[in-house]
Amino acid sequence: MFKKILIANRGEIAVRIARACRELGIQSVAVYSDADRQALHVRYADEAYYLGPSPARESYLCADKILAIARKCGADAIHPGYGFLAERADFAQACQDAGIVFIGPKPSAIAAMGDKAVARATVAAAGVPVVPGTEGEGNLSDEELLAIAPQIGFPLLIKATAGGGGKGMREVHSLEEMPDLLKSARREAEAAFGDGNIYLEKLIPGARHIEFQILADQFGNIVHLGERECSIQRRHQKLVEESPSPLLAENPDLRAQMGKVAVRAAQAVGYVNAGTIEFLVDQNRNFYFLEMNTRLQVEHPVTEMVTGIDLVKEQILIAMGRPLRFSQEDIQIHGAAIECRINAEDPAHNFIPMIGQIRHLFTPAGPGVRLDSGIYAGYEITPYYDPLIAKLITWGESRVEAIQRMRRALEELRIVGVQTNIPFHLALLNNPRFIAGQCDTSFVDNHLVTLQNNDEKTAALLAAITAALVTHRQRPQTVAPSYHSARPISAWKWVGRWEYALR
Ligand code: MV4
Repeated sequence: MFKKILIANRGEIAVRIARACRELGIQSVAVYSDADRQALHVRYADEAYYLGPSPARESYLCADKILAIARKCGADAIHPGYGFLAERADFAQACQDAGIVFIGPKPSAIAAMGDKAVARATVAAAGVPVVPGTEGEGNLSDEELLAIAPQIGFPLLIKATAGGGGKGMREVHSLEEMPDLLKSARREAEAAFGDGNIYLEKLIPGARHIEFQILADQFGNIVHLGERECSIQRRHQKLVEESPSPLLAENPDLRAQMGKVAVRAAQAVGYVNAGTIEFLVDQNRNFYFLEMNTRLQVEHPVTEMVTGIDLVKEQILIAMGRPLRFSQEDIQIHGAAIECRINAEDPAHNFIPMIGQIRHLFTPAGPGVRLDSGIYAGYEITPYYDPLIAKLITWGESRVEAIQRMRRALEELRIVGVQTNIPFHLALLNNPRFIAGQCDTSFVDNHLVTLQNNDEKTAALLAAITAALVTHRQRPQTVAPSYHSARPISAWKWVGRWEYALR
């Protein structure tokens, strides 16, 4: 058994990992930057060590500093969480060289899946369907790509081999516009990843994004834990994820088939630990391997809710060399779960990130509600890291119950002092297309206008009510104006009442 695990991350996921350690009786070690001196993960862990200045480059991305701390405090293992060092093969290798267990796959599997063109070729050779596109793994020149493009056919997508997450991605509709797009894609990939290499795929229009969670032990046993549907995204940032996928809930045979293929893709790189296989599913229900994420994902809780399996604990047990405790037949999907990512950002103004102090925080609870959070009342949100501050997850016996619980929980959740995307989520949960489970990857971009219009309509309504009240006040009053609504509009007002009641 590990005695001590260093958590090479911050925020909600560091807290999540520390919780798993606590339940397993393992000491947890936090690391923190200047901006995170007061962070929740530092308070929650058993020990905490200072890393460096706030920018991630000088703190959470410093592999050497983190390894030095791990040695100094006597950690048996390092959990990288997601982001930062989670998918860096060189870091996994450095841990191994230092005699510290990296809680994740082998460096070779991270590297094979990290190059998206190599990943395509590797899984295709194992019989996994991939989107038609460039074959092989060599670095192709612009001339070669321009020669291959007409054979693939338009529209197509230029993607970065070091990519994932849509960076360096370009839609191409004709050969004429392609040279310029190749240049700009290479430039963006070079800036983002220090690697301008690119490859081509046929564009699959109106596709859904469905990913399979897998767990693999060190003895070659691999199972999948069903899927997550993550089609609600904005600029490749996921906002809502759910399990099961509404599409696969209606097509259990398709789920079984995709699950088998996901396991095969993991086998192709000798995968160990938790991982995710991303697929695109087109309008005719053909599915294609997109990429594999060789880490624990942000949206892992929805899988935990429907399978009852604690993925972080399983990751730790696998890293300790334990065999999987269940086979594929043992894994059952029960009910439905949804996750809303709570971001400190203003959805009414182009989702601009918000910073500042959380003045008040009221957290939801009750049946089927889970909150994975990195914040508390008094916590200061800084501009250094991504805007995800919490994840609200609900479970229901049916998707409808999960949605109703999510609405209820979002209304209970009060974050005062910093704007969040909670209004976006509430609008989304009332959208008929979302309720019907009919969202493809273009949903937010195509329907966000409607969501924002709602916001503008509310603003216009508020202005009209204010004007009416002002006019009313200016007249001799016979009756005091009174009104009520299901949910008080202003969080400040709500807090005021709360504090007044407690006086
Ligand atoms: C695609 C695609 C359509 N056809 N590939 C975006 C992020 C990256 N992981 C892959 N992405 C896509 N690849 C082909 N051949 C459409 C997307 C895509 C997308 C995928 C998942 C979720 C949201 C998306 C939004 C726009 C485009």
